[in-house]
Amino acid sequence: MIFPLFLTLQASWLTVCQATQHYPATWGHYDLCKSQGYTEEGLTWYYMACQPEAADMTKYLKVTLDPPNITCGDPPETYCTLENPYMCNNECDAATDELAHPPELMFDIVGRNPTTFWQSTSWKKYPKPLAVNITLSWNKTIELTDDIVITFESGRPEQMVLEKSLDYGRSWQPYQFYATDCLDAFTMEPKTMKDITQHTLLDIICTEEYSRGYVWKNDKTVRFEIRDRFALFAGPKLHNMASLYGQLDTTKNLRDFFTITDLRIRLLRPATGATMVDENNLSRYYYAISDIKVHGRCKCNLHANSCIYDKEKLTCECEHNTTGPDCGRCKRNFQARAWSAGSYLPIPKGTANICMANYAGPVTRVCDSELLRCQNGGVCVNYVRCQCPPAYTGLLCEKPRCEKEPGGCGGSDSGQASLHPPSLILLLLLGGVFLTEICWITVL
Ligand SMILES: [Ca+2]
Repeated sequence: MIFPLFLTLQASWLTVCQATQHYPATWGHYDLCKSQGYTEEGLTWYYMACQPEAADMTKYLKVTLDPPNITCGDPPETYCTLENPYMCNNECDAATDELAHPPELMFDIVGRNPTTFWQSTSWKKYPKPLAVNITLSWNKTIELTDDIVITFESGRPEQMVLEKSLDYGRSWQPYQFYATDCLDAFTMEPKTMKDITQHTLLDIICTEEYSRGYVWKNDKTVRFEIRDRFALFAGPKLHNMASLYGQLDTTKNLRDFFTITDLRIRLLRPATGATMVDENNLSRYYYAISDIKVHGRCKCNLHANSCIYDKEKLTCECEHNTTGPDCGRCKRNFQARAWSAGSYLPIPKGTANICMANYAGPVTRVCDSELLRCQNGGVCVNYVRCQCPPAYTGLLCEKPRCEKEPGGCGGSDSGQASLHPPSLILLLLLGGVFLTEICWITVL
């Protein structure tokens, strides 16, 4: 049975502590979608841009391997080490729990000892390539917030591509190429993150940093650097996230760069540790991965601060009268203006861009400085409300506030002009008509 998991406000204190350690306070919070406050008209909602807390996204993915029978152990196989072809004590047997290496062991608890890992069959069909695609699918758009880190139990591959999809696996584009020799493998000049600038951030590079050299014991990780890319805008320690958020707000390509629905790890050539492949002992060559880290958050278009996982699916808990898995449209009856994503700007609380209720009548503006004047010294604010002096209330500040108090205004006729609802509506309607006419006259 799967219980709904609330990823954000409902997160445990431990998670909050981890998140706090992981990200500086200047990330910007965006953790509240709305708050309540008092205005002249009473209790009202204030709306802000909001997003779910970042989380370990490997808990919510589906993994697919291609070819499907590429996992070792059926039939059982014995592997030799790359360093020593005579040391052959690595057994894989899918039928025995202790000797099986299924894909889920790439996402289990880190720190388990001995390490648990997925392992492929060996390169028995050499020289035909030993190619494996590992696809991670979320069935939901997510935004990456930290480096993707793949930890190998075997030697790191000599050739590999990390790809992403934004359309649930229908189309794919490369994120990064990895090779011991980028020119030879992909006809690309080798580069590292140090070559990337703000202007080339969207460039797809080939790097030899995570493949070159045979480092069996020490460095086992292959990385896709998200934080270094963030740092180009937010500074080395990500202290100025406001700057990054400003860029994300105004540059769709940049926002899309960090957004995915799926990831695909294409393993193209295993570690060989030498220039020549030892054809007499192909059980030295295989892939094994002990851990994959993907840190991110549900993409909710800044309209939700939580995302639930139910029936094996992530869904934003949409606010601001929005709906859909990514809060990507306005709710029914809230389409008075076109949907738009929330905005990080202005910092620090952003703009909610809420979906507005459809109005039954023709009047959607409340006041202006010509015909629909706020009364009793009230001031029209953005055409949507009258800011009334303390003694008055009502849509156009037409009511003495004492009317609302216990005992009313003492039963006496206060002498203030008080508009009855029908006359008020008539005034609003007439105002609309007058305004329309004025506009026509201006046009003519
Ligand atoms: Ca593991």
